Amino acid sequence: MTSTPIEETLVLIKPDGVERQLTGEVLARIERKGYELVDLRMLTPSRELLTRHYLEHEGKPFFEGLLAFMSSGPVVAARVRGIRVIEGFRSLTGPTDPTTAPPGTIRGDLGRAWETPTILNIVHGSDSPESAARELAIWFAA
Ligand code: RTP
Ligand code: MG
Repeated sequence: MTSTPIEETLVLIKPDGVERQLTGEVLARIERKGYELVDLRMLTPSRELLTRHYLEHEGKPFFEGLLAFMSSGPVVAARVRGIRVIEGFRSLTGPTDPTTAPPGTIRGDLGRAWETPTILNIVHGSDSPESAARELAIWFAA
């Protein structure tokens, strides 16, 4: 018998999403899907926080641009709970590049083409249970 995996994931509404006033739209999609908002905060993240969050990307060509983008303004961080929410939210989000993300996804419906080398794609969602635990501890430190 398989158990029902109730998970928690970290969702970020990135500076482009907050600036474009898409916070309510993204949170509404999360709630409409039946996921629960457990905690919410808004902050402009420091480079130090972002370096910890994006550890896996350190040294990649887009890393510096990513940090500059992510620290450019307020971000909304959400602790979201639900059955298989980690994979489920990634599927609501769509692939990284909004210009090719399919309609029906957050990035496909709301993302638009950008002119900077850094991909602007509105949201982040943890990609595994290990990432979710690690990232939630970073963004929602007690
Ligand atoms: P995220 O971590 O933000 O949920 O996005 P993701 O898994 O779809 O993408 P990931 O490969 O983890 O990359 C993290 C973020 O870095 C920016 N990026 N820019 N210019 C580029 O080639 C490039 N590649 C990645 C995006 O903002 C991406 O979401
Ligand atoms: Mg990622």
